[in-house]
Order: sequence, then structure tokens, then C-alpha cells
Amino acid sequence: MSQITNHMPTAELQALDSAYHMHPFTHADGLAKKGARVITRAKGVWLNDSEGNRIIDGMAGLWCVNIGYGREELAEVAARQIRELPYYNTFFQTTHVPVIALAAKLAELAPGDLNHVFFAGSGSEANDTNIRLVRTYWDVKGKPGKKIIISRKNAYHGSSVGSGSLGGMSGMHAQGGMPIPDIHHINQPNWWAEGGDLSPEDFGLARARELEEAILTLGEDRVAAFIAEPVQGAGGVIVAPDTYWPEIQRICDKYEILLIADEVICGFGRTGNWFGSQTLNIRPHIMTIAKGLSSGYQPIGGSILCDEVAEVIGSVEFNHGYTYSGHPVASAVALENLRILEEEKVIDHVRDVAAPHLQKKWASLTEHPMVGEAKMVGMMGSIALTPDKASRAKFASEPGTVGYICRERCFANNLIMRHVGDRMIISPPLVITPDEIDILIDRARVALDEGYAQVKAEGLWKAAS
Ligand code: PXG
Repeated sequence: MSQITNHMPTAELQALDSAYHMHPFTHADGLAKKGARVITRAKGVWLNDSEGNRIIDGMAGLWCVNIGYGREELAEVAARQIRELPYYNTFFQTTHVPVIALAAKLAELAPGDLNHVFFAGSGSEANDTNIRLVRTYWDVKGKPGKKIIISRKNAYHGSSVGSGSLGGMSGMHAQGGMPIPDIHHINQPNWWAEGGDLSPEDFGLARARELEEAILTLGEDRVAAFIAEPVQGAGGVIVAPDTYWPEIQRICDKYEILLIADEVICGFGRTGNWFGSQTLNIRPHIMTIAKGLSSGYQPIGGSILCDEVAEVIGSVEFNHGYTYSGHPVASAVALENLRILEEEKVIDHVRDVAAPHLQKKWASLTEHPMVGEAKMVGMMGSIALTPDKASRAKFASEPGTVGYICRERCFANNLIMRHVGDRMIISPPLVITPDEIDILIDRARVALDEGYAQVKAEGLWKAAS
């Protein structure tokens, strides 16, 4: 086969792509007809595609490119590390400098006594690690009955069998024999969609108390842990009412269960602090990390354990690990990414400049006739699309129909803004400037106008009864 380059005609690249490449979460036949968008290069918050478009990336790739694209320093570090030690494992009583340095840095950055890192190649792998960690923890403590992990519907914790089971995505559970046993899902704190006549505050309390009810029903002696994203990301950037997390923390403190905060999206500055747990005042025993850890420049994830959990696990041989646990190149790149986040005060930029500006502009989208609530924590936001704001009505059409139309209008306007059902979501690189935020919002507004016109023209402007 001749060399495949960025300079080939898009149609040829698309044909090869659909012939040989299977995409995640994709209906392949549908994509083959349409052809995938071919991204060729990127710098800052801007993507280029094979058709010469310059696209503003409102999703930081897949919630991960926190420092933006094209940072030479990371390329340099990767090249240097590949020359010096491209690979060695961390099994069999060996270690290397990049993994030591990264683990020590993470222990310094993570709150409280979260001081011990078990590395993985991704967030999914890290959450699989967590399933085995918490069950082993209770075994070692002489409570082998504590096996059940409580999670939430519409949570996303990964796509492997274990992490997909922790997640609460019904479409995923329908394929391939998930969930595995001893995972229990409670309802999510999504007031807009499920709050009914309750105030957000009462609804938040009610949903948090489902955790207590589940612990009491299942039996405290059978529950090992509760896992949750501080702010649900892939589920549609669902921000819990203010009453939710304090009540969850109270329940976790009262009963003997471990709290796992899945920080894969919320970590590394996304919410305006290093970790979402700090923003929401949560004290987890274990944090899952990935994505922003390396700003997506290398695949790496991990679990950060508090002293006590690490001590208990450390008292036995934990028969678990991945070939790429603590990969030297990924570790070195992650460490350089953390250096940039810290030295360039990227999180201060989020807190003081980018997030306040973005939040103001984002909130103004509620003036649009189709936009109900606009939510945002730090640099992750969502808007709910609705045919009737007052009643928070859903559309009569299949969920996601209107959202998909709007997402297509975003693409057509060179903006990456995603839809989850009939919510639109953004999570731009943290280094985005106020001027770039203005461009993002201007394009979002145009896309919403065009989407609204199309929804009306197609007779979809109808509330579900
Ligand atoms: N936990 C959370 C909270 C995530 O968002 C994972 C774990 C799994 O990480 P890996 O690295 O195994 O993908 C994620 C990943 C989407 C989307 O459509 C979100 C994710 C992955 C793919 C798609 O928003 N999040």
C-alpha cells in the first residue's frame, strides 16, 4: 500500500478508514455512507481538518487536552524519554525515574492523605483496578462479604467490562453481558430531567438519601464502596444541586464504605481546582485519574489511594497490573504536563479569567428560545434544550433527535460542541482565551439558531405529553 498521508484526498482517506478502522461508539454502516471527519493537526484550541477547515475545539478532544494542542515541551520530553528508556515495566520489584517522579508529584498535588498511585493506561483500566482494590481491601480487613459497589445511573466510568458495569449507561449494559455481579445503581441528581415538582435543594437531598437507603437495604456488611464523578461528564455535564454532595459525604462518613471519586474528567483543573473533589468538598478514599493527567498527549491513568487503603492493600500481594502501568514515556509526558499546569498557573487562569468569562457567556445562552437551564462548573458546561422552558418539557421526538441536529449545526459552523441526548455540552482546553471564548459562544449561538430553524421546519417543535 502506498503511504497514507494528510495530503490524500479526503474521500480516499474516508474510504480506507471505513474499510479498515472500527470506531468506538459508532454505527459503522452509517459512518461509511457519510465519511469520518479527518483531523490533520492542531494548535492551542484550534483543530484543522483535511478540508482546510479551522475548527474551535469546545471539547478539548475528549475532555482531556487541558493545556491545549501543540506544546513542543511535551514532544521534547517524549523524544528524550524514548531515547533514554522507551519502556520498562514496574513489575518484579523494578522501577524507573519517570514513574517515581510522577507518583511523588501526584501525592503532592492530591488533597489530604491521597498519597499512593497505582498506574494504568486509561480511566477504564483504573476503574477496573478500583473494583479489585476495594474488594481486596475488605477481604484483607476480614470482611469478605463487602463486595457491592454502588454507582449511579447515567454515570460513565469507562468501557471495559468492569468499568462499563460501574457506569450506568443502559445502552452499554445491553451489549456484551454487563453489568458484572455486585454492582448496584442508584438514581442520578439530574434535577432538570428528573426533579419533577421538587425544588433543586430537596431533590438533591432526596437523591443523596438513595445512597443511604441502598446501603440499608443491601446491608452495610455487603457494601464495599460508592463511586461517582464529582460532576457527571459523559452523562451530559450534570451538576448536582448544592445539597447533594454534603449529604453524600455525611452518608459515606456514617457507614463503613469507601468513597471513590472518579476524577477522570474533573481532575487537573477542569473545575477550577486541581481536583473536582476540592471544588465540591468531597473527601474520597480513592480517586480515579486519566485524561488531563497527560492532557491526552499520552495514554495514562491511575488510582490514587489514601494512606489507610494503601497500607491495607500493601499488607498482601495484590495480583493486579498492566504491561503499561507507569509507562516511562507516558509518565514523563504527564509530569511535564503537570509542570506546565503548575508553572503557567493554568488553574489560576481558569478560576480568575476563563471560567468567569465563559460562565457569563454560557448563562446568556438561556435567552435563546430553545435553551432551558445552562449549567457550568469551572470549564465544563451544559445547556438543556427544551420546547417549553417553564415546564422543563422534553421534546416529543426520540431523545437526542434535536440534540443531534444542533450538534451537526455546530460542526457545520466549525465548532466542536457535543450533544448528550437533548443537552449540549462543552469542555474546552483550559488555556482558552477570552477572545476565543467569544468566538466559541458566537458560533454556538449561530448553531442554535440554525438548529432551532431546522427543528421548526421539520415539525419537531413539540413537547412530549
Ligand atoms: N471515568 C470517567 C469519568 C470518564 O469520563 C472514563 C472513566 C474512562 O476513561 P478511558 O480513558 O478509559 O476512556 C471516562 C472517559 C464521551 C466520552 O462521549 C467520555 C469518555 C470516554 C469516551 C467518550 O463523553 N470518558
